[in-house]
Amino acid sequence: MGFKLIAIWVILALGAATARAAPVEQSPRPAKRADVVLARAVAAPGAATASHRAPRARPAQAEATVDSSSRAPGFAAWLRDFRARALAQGISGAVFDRAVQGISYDPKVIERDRNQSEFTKTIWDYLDTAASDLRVANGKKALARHDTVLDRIEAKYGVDKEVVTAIWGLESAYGTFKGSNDVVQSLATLAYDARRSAFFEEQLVAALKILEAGDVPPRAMTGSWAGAMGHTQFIPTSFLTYAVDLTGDGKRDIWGDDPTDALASTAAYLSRFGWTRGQPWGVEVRLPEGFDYASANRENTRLPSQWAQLGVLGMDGKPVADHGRASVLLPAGAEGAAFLVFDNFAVIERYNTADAYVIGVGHLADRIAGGAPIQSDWPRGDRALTFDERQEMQRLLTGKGFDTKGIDGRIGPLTIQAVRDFQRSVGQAPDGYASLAILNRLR
Ligand SMILES: [Ca+2]
Repeated sequence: MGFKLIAIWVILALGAATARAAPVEQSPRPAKRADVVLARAVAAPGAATASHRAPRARPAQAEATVDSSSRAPGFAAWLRDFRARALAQGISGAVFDRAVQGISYDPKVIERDRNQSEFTKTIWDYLDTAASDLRVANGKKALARHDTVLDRIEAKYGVDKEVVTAIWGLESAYGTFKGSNDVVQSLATLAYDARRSAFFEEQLVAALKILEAGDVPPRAMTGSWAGAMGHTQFIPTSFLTYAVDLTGDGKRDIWGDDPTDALASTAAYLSRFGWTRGQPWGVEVRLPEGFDYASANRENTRLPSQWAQLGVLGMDGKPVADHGRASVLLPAGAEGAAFLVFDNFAVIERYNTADAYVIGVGHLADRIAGGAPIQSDWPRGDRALTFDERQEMQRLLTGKGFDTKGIDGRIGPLTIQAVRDFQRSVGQAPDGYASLAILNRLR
């Protein structure tokens, strides 16, 4: 999908403890189970539509305005070529030239992009931050302060206001950290960089279309190093598709102090992907003795009352209410918290597919609404596997006949399934948790 939004700091790539369908593995910043990648990823699946290189053109106007860094001697030439491609997609020359005036290749952006997968966190460390007492308290204050507009948004889009507030809290700490990078400069730098240039060039063209539409002047279009913008960190393509002007001034302003348009845009986005008002994202549950861990699979959905017949109950010991069909999710395997997750879980995944992010949003929303902290313990003695260790695990699994269909260091559904199969072969509960203990067992 080309509509994914981007968080400012954090992306986690925490995969499901349960096997899941293809979207996670397809994600360019795929779910990595039991770890969280800070400084977030960018690309959305399918977003990297190839943009075909146009023949070289040399419009003189752009040339003088570009400061080409010595570290990227080709940047100015690339920008001249790109100008022709942008104009071919409907950007006017005047808007283009104003947008790129004074920009330069930004090595700090490339540094962030290259280093982002180095930082990993476990889900419990992530959740400690995502739903910290401070973030919960600030969320309650933010909700109270903007109660009127959030009520209006909830009524108009049918998205629970606590969820919108929680996304705001995770994406920008309620508007405190929206990112101050020049979006045109960041995206041009990333598009020039060879690694994911098609995706970023598409974003850059979308950013120019926003300027063309007049929602914001060029230098006020700020965001994260990867081009995620405003209170809830929309990437430009998502902005073009989903951003709304709720204030009625003719501008979709997601950057300014007033969060109204940004929060409405977020609700519009969730609404578009099928949010069900009043349905939980998930509910913490306790599992019975002898629970069949293989049934903790996103593909395996039942009504909570049916799960209750199997002994899966709320933390109060009572059946979870029948909000809709749900699957059991074990983000840290059998030793961690378990959740029944509903269709709304998949809607939050449209913002970010990482389980840690989705649980972080959902749980923060619950806490802002006055709900209890997660009650179960996490395996806090575990640490996140490094990228090399994840690759090593995949190599060892594949070598023992549990084919992970690739050694990419990403713990997606195929690797989780291989872990389950290995666990079964050695008489362990097949919870699919790709832990250090499993790696040691494989060694
Ligand atoms: Ca507006």
